[in-house]
Amino acid sequence: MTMTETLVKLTGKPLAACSNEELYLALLKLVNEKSAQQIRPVEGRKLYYISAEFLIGKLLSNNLINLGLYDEVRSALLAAGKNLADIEEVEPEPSLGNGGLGRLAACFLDSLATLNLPGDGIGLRYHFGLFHQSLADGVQKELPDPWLTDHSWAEKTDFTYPVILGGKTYTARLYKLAVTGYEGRTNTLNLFDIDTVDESIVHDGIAFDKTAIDKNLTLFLYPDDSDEAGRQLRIYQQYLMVSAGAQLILAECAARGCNYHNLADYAAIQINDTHPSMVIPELIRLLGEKGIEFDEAVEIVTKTCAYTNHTILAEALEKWPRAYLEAAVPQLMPIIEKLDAVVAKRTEDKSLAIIDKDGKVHMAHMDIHFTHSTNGVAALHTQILKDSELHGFYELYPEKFNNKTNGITFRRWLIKCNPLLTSQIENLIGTGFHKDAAELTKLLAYENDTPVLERLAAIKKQNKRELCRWLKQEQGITVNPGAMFDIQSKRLHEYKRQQLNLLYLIHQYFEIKAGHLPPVPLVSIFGAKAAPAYTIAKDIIHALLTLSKVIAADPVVSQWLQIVFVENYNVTAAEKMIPACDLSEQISLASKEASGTGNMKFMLNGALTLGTMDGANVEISQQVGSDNIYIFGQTSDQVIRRYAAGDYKASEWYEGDPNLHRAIDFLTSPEMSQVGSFELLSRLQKELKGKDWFQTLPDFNAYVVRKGQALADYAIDPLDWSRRCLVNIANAGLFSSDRTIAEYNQDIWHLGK
Ligand code: 26Q
Repeated sequence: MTMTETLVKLTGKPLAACSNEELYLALLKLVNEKSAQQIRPVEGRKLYYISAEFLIGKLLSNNLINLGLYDEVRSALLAAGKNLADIEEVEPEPSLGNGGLGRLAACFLDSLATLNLPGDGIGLRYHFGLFHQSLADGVQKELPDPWLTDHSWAEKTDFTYPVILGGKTYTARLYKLAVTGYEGRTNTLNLFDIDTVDESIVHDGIAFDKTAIDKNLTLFLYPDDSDEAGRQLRIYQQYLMVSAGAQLILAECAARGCNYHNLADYAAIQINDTHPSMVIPELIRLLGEKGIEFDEAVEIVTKTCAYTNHTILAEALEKWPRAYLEAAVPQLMPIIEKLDAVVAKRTEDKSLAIIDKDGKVHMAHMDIHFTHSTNGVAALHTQILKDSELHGFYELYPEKFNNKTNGITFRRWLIKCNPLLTSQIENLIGTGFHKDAAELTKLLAYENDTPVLERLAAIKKQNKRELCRWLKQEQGITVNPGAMFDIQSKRLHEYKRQQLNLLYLIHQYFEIKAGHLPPVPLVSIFGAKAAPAYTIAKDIIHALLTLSKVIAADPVVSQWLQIVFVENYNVTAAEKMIPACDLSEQISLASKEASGTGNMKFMLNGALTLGTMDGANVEISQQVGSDNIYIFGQTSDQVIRRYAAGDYKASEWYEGDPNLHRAIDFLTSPEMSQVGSFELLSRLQKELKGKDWFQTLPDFNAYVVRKGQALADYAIDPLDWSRRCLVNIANAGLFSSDRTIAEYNQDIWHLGK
């Protein structure tokens, strides 16, 4: 049967007569049928990747590519006058993650299936996912994001599991979503939900009654935790996920012949940050119900589980007051106490205890003691964990610590999002890089090939035009594709330092006004959501939106500078923005960004990085060499020393640098406060002058200088810029998540027989 015939059979009418919605549903069916044929039996060890987030993005095109159907489908549709891109618009993006950690989980699922490894995900089916961001009136507003429709990739099953929350039993229902591998196998993303959730209780943006668990349990991803009911709800969510997940794992293993004593021969469980940490006591509890003694259960669980740390920020490490756990999961508390007693026998160091003197339960501590592996997500990050943040644990268990530098799937972040660049690379070096990313180094043969470099520049220009078209369509904004496109897109957090970029833009505003014109017009593009209760992060968004208007209203400055804030940044927006970027902003305070993965996506798509020596930027810089990246700012050692000394005073930097002084003062100038809110702008100003916890000011000058150099290089020698982009693409192979997953498998999981 031809593809046209197959699709006609699915739609029941000629393709030309179908709506995009009808075609979307037909393609969904087609993909589900094809992917079902690639389900393979599992032998030996199977991975369960438990994560509160799976930021999978739209699935239609990705699945068509992975199943090898993309070209055939596109041609069949074209013949009927239909465009696959339009059909893709019909698909809502599942917003099941905040950012890096959730997207990493999605890339890992893709690589597992592509490498033919048995590995399923376990997570939650949030009805509204993360909020939808609106930027009307210069401020972020949060709205529900109703991504679930009648026809979704996640299929309802009849599998249910009892879960006890606050002493009451609820029923978790399993939904299954097929994860297709590129020329590989099909695995499963298991998402849990409860039937009684009631979407109608959400009102006034994303507010809802936090006490009615049966109605609200899976409404949102990480609901606001600024009050007690919110934090309780988060524990309930986590426990729903791990309890149902653990029951699923035990049932699947038993069905394959496991007698529970040998669980580690059947299952490997990866704990993605501390959000699923309760799986440890929960498994011990469930093994106890199967008749296994506590000591043996501890041993089994330790052999089965491994833990990934994604942060050194103390405030992001989960510590739950004992009273919360006692109320939410009383059945786990005696087990956690017994585990704490085991720790007390292993070490006298009280800082390594699970339950501290204030009665707080440290989830990461439980993970390190009772799993066999703790990994960081980039070389520098793992080193900092060993040297400082987790040093005591490293001394106790040096053999458990290892590094797994993050990666991204090239199928989505090159083949899908950048078809022009992909076909150019294929013309030069063939298609081997689809599955063997290291083959990209073959591109280095073209480093001095002018027509190739010109073609690369032309592709970038084309992608920039496409981004302009999309910005016009989505937000009504007009952007000059001839400008340099500088992009900072990631969650809004003070440590990521969008405020440093803000200060630079104010500085440039003054410079241009003074007649010091830049070598090329600059468009600074931001995409970022702030946590609903994170005041300063929201103030930074407000300041950027306000400055954007001030600049746009200035007839001279607007010729040279434009700020674009992309509303509701998500995977779909990232796929448009990243291929169009010239300069990638990776400017976190050194030591604070565990890895970053956006940095890898930009590099792969031929952008140069402007960054600090933080996270995986360090490894990117090693790969490309110092001439092909713009590094600036304090090193992590300097930062860590400054924190230890406790002698950082923002006010001294503010007083000591006239450019900084001018830029910070401008926040509350008449120009800014006429357009924006004086209250919000002055709150940010006070924070920067008086506190600046993430040391923006000491890096300001170096940032201005380095960025100025990047602009000049771009303007003066476009061909050499293009050559350096090619060097970046050619050296991006290390950052394929296929490499990352192969390392996890070799060192930690040992999947299959
Ligand atoms: C914790 C407690 C209470 C409420 C929320 C949370 C919470 C929620 C989400 C803590 C952390 C997250 C997400 C973290 C995250 O995305 N980390 C990023 O992980 C990436 C993948 O490893 C890294 O590349 C980034 O450097 C890291 O910031």
